[in-house]
Amino acid sequence: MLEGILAYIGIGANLQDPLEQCRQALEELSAVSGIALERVSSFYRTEPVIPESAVREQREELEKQGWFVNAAAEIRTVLPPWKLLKELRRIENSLGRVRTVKGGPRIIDLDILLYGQEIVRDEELTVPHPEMHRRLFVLEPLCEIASYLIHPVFGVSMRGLKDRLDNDKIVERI
Ligand code: PH2
Ligand code: MG
Ligand code: MG
Repeated sequence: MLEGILAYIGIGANLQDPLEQCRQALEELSAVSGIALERVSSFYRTEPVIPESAVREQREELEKQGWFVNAAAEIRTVLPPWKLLKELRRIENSLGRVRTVKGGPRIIDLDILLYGQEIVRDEELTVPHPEMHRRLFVLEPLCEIASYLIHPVFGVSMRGLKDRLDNDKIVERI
């Protein structure tokens, strides 16, 4: 498939067998018609990051969750962003994801990080991913496969975003 847009998917899991679920998600992603899996980063073991928005009563619980496995994938796709999101949700569901609290433990999480240079903002979907520039567990794997990519909102490369990051969370290659 030569036509289509290059998009970048963030992959994460921290319940059951995180590495296995990440591998399965990639396999399912490559099987979708209209998606070609171009490049995949290494897998990383990452310390959980608790979203700023988490309320105090939930924080204690979230701090106890297990470490994540994270990775990033480059895909070429002819699906528009909303159809891509639908496919990612379908794969999350097929792997048994149940949605609980925001930032809580999960069997699998598939996020659209970038979709070409497009900017999408609606209730369903925000692209680029609104947190990606703050998260080393996203930028480290993404820099491994495409450090030159320019963030369409900030006009800064992934390498530049990573270098600017003031991060105290551990991210280590498996
Ligand atoms: N995902 C979150 C919240 N926190 N922390 C790590 N290390 N990895 C994740 O994928 C992750 C997280 C919400 O999507
Ligand atoms: Mg996420
Ligand atoms: Mg998600």
